[in-house]
Amino acid sequence: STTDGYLGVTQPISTSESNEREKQVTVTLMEELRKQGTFESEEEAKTREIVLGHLSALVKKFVTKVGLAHGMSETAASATGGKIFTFGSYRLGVHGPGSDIDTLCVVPKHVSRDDFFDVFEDMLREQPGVTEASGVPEAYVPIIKTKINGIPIDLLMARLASPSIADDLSLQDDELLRNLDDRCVRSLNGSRVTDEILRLVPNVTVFRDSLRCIKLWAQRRAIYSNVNGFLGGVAWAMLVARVCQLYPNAIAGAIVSRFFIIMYQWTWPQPVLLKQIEEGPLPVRVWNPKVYPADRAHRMPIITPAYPSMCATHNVTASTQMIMTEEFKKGSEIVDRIIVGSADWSALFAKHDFFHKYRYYLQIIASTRSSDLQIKWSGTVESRIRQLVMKLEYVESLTLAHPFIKGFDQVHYCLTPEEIRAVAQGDVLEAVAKRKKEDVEGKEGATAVYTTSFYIGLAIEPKPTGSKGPRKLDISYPTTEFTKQVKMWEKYIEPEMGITVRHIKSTALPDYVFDEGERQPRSTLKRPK
Ligand code: 3AT
Ligand code: MN
Ligand code: MN
Repeated sequence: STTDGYLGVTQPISTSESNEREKQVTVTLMEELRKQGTFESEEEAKTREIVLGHLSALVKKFVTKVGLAHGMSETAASATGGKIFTFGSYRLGVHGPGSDIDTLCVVPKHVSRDDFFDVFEDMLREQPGVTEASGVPEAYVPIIKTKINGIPIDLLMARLASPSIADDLSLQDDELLRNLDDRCVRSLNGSRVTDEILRLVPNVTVFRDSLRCIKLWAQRRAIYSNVNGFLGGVAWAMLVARVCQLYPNAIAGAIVSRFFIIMYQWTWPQPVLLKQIEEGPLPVRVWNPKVYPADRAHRMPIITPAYPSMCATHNVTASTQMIMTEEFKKGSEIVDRIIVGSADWSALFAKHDFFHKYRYYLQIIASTRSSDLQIKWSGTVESRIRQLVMKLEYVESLTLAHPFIKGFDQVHYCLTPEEIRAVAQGDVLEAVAKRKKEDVEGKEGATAVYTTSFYIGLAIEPKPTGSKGPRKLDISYPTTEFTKQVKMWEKYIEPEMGITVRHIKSTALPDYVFDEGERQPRSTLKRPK
């Protein structure tokens, strides 16, 4: 704790200042991050500030309006305040061009959640510069997604048990959470966690620069995704924050170089903590592996610092842990070479080789006939892929099931039931592949088929020496179980939503998974222009 002169749950490893070489590589790191386009322009930064100013004023206006409707006087109503807080990458200072601004609107007790989704959403829509505003009040964390002056914004709302919201309100006090609705507690969580992370790092600028590097690296290596069993933004931020605590006087180049080796050697499931876990005023669970078996099952626990502390890496499986460990090792080797001058930072940001790495892949195709439905269905399928990975991990002779971090969306225009069926099963005939929307418009049987395809790389144990014939690999149980389970989704509609799981050889991977020129020459030639 701070009282002992350091931040974190242990003493630092080293309090020395960085050396000359570390200063040099920090300069070249920042150059490379700029070159890679991770920073927004000054103009975009200004737009964000203007937008946040408008939003802040609008929230106050909204709170006043609701107050007036409750019979308050003009003076009394406008004195009830209202305040916005940002969280996510913008608050951490690591957002890129095009990132959203995650914003929490804190309102006094006379303003209800319904007011937020009725009154405020309408006010928002009437604002000049607002091009989108769609609320999802029934979500686990209710949200309004909007776009102001071209900047995407996620808006959450928390109603405090207080008659007014002061301009200098801080969300740090755990007592604020007392007597709040669960949805408000969850909405406050993002802000409270980011604020706490920033409070717990010795040098915010060093932390930001280092995190920007690690985020880019994790995205390029395809290990940035909470839903697929890797780590999301908050977890990466906490890992970098912990390394910053261990080297309080080091600069970004040094932090990054220590990051990889420390994470490679971390003795999981020992948790990564930024401070000791605290109890608090709510009747809610706080992460505790001694008490809860589910928490004991976490393989790489990284624990959020704000009460109620939770594990941000619940989704990690044996496979994704192995993959990340391998990437930490590779990262540490590259950074060693950068330090001695035999490699550049660009080597750290090299694209992953997921679609070159395995001989066999599982292809999971979610399909529907409308784009709205497709978003929900493919999201549901994606959220269950982790379950499939865990079942595959039990298959004998499968050493690893490697999920890719994103699905590939496509639309095909079909004319016959056979064509529709083939597309849903991943067999897209050349004639169908080439067809455009206008080619089918007005024709009998014309149907748009939306598909999202997910991939899992399969690492198969080498055959024991001397054995003959191909190694048997039976994945029918996990795939059948998976199909059954996604169909148990409460909003599943039998003929409308398709799900196909099949294994394919690497040579059968579709062209769309590769960048231009990435595929072997043989198939590049085949590709229609
Ligand atoms: P970007 O720069 O925006 O890509 P980010 O770290 O800000 O990176 P997000 O905006 O997706 O990423 O998420 C910001 C935080 O919002 C992270 C998490 O606390 C919360 N969050 C994200 N997605 C959800 C969700 N579906 N439900 C609830 N909270 C979410
Ligand atoms: Mn964001
Ligand atoms: Mn967001």
